[in-house]
Amino acid sequence: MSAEELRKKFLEFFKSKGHAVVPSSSLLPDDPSVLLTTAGMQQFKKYYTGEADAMRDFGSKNTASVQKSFRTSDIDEVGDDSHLTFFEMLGNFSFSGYFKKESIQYADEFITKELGVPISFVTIFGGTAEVPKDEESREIWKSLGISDIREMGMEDNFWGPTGNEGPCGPTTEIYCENKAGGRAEIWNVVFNEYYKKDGRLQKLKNSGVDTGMGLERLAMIVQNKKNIFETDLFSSLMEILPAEMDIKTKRIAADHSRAISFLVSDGVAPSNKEAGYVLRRLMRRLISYGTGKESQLFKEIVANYGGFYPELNLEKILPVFNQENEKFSRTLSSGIKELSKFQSIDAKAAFKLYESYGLPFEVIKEYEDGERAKNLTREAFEDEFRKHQEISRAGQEKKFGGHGLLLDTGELKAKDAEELKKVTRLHTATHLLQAALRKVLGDEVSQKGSDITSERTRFDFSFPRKLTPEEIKKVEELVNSVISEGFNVQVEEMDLEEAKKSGALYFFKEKYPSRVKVYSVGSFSKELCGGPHVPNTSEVGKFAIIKEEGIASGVRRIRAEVMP
Ligand code: ALA
Repeated sequence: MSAEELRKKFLEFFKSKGHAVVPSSSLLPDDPSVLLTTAGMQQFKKYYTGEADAMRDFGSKNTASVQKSFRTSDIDEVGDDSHLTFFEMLGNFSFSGYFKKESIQYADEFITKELGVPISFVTIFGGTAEVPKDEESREIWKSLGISDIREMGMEDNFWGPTGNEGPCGPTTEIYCENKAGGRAEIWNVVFNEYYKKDGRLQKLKNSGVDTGMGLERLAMIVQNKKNIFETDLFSSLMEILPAEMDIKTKRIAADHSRAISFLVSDGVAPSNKEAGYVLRRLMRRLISYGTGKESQLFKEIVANYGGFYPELNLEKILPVFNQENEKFSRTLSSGIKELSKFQSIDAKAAFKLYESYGLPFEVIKEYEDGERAKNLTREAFEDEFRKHQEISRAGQEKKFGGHGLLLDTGELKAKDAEELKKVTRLHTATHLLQAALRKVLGDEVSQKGSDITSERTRFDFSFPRKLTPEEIKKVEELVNSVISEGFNVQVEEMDLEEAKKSGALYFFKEKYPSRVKVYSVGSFSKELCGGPHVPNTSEVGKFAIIKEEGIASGVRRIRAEVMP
């Protein structure tokens, strides 16, 4: 059965079970907490929480889709038998329609009856102190004649959320095997019973179902292949690539050219940040292989996939790729020459090569079979990258007059990455300080200014009298308790009016742009701000107030420090 038939069969099956078929959403999601769409459920997040009504929008509480998905986290795995960056995910979803019994029965019926493929074994959630073991799913599988039922923990059988927060829950997963020896986890059936926020699980009012089955892996099982690259989704691409190329590189080239085609067609352009940076890396790695077959690959992809994805557009893909090719080809050979001078390459040197010649991590890592970059890790490289971005961002903020782009008075001062790290910790501490002052002293406290160096934060606020030692101690303790709770610092972009209405604190003297960022720490603190902040309060360190004094009538000043 061809992949095209599989897509059709899947959607028709779920349509016959009362599901509304919903088109794939773009690879560029609405959800600002993720870079790219990683799962079918992403476009449906609001339906699980009840913020949106599936009945009204789809005429059914149940939906099914074939979703374009992209997982940056799998990029180092590409080249093996089953991992990809871009992939297609078949999924059925229910928003308080059906739950475990029906979703397991549907999955079993589709795999064993519709496709005639036996299930090798399934896994269920084994339970933790917080989330009970999923005995219900075990009983349902047993009733369907499946006897190999394995228990797995949080790591394997608890899914989600995507991004910082969202629906998530225990899963049951289906594993299959074919005669050729191909084997894979093909279907992940998630029971969205929880909502994760600030690291905590809250029970959702209504339970939902979210399933995902990789089309490529399913095709491998059904088409009796040993790996996904032998299926009809890839075989013609593999044939285009030069026969003498090693198999792993061929697979990477096939994966990346597919990903590039879909990303560009969804409007991503190569750049040095976010989704554009992901695309640039894929393109440059492909270019570095020097196959000269890129246009042919793109043509084949559009021919092969364009029927199902009409947005695929060769007239968009080719010029974007050619432009990047031209740009990168100019520096590629000098970059490689420079790279060849190193006997062994560390993260700092690798970043320098990226900065000067545009060589992405993957190209450096793969050079001469990875011999010279044996000790180079992606984490260390990304650390260098992040430091650099923080420095340039801080530089920009200084130019705009300090404390983020949004505040007029007060300043973030850092002259290098080290200082910036401290300033960032102090900046988050300053948000916590303002929130704590308001909790201890009352809402009359409002910001009058702030000034942050790598040594200390200085925060001015309205209050009519000197603080008592007890009040200072209380504020300090409150800030430290929030720090030790380890809350994630969340950032959301929104319209200014919406931000103000949300109750976020803002500095009334400041003129804000119409789109602003709102940083929040649990329900403790919420402020309009340009950042940067630490990702989690646990990184702030120990907070201490050094001095409290009056600087004008009705205005107090606090100096505070943080220790590692
Ligand atoms: N959302 C689940 C996954 O991506 C189904 O595996």
